[in-house]
Amino acid sequence: MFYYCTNAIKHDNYLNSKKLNDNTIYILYTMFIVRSVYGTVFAQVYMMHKKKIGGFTLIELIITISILVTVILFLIGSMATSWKVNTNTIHTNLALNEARTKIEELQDSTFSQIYAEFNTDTLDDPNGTGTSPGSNFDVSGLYPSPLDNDGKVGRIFFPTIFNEVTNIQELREDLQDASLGMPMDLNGDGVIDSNNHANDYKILPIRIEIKWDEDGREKMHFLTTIIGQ
Ligand SMILES: [Ca+2]
Ligand SMILES: [Ca+2]
Ligand SMILES: [Ca+2]
Repeated sequence: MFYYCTNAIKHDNYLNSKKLNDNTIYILYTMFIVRSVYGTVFAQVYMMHKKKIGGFTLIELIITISILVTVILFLIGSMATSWKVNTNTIHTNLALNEARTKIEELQDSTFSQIYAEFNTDTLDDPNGTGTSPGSNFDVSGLYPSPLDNDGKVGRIFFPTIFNEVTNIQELREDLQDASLGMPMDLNGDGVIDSNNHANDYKILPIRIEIKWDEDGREKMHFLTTIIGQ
C-alpha cells in the first residue's frame, strides 16, 4: 500500500497535547490585564497625588492618566489580537494533524473495504448496515459551524457521482474534479468509463476536509491523497 499527500503537514505533538478551553483562558487573561490596568492607574494617581505637593496640577494629572490609559488599552488590544492569532494557529495545526491521522487510519483498513467503510452510504458497510465509521468525524478541540448540518467538523470525500436511477453514490472514474486528480483510471484497465468501481478499484483518491468555527467564521483545511494497493 502506498500514499502521498499533495499538501505538506507540519507535525507538532505539542499542539496536539494542548486541548485548552480557549474561551475560559481568554476571559482569565482579560481579567488579569484589566486588573493590571487598574492597579497601574491607581499607583500612578497615588504617586502623582504625592507629587502634587511638588507642583503637579489637576490638569497635568488628568492628561497623564489619559495617556497612560490609552497606552494600556492599546497594549490590551495588541495582546488580544496576538492571542487570537495563536489560537487560530493551534486550531489550524489540530486540523492538519487530524487529517493526517485520518489518512493513516484509512491506510490501516483493509484496502478493498476502505470505500465502503468510510463513505456516506451505510447500506454497504462490510459488517452490516450502520457499523462502519462513515465519512463524518469529530476533531477534539475544534467545533463545527452552526451551519454544519451533521455537527461534525471532519469529512472524507471520494470521487463519487450520484446515480439517480440506482439512487446511490457511485465510485466513478469520470468525475471532473481536479483537486482529486480526476478523471482517473481507478481499476487499472486502461480505460476511464462511467461504471461504479466500488468493488474493483485499485487506487483510491481521497480528500480529507475539516471545517470549524473560528470566532463566528467558518475555516477550512484539507488534505488530498491517493491510496493504492
Ligand atoms: Ca458505508
Ligand atoms: Ca460536517
Ligand atoms: Ca478503468
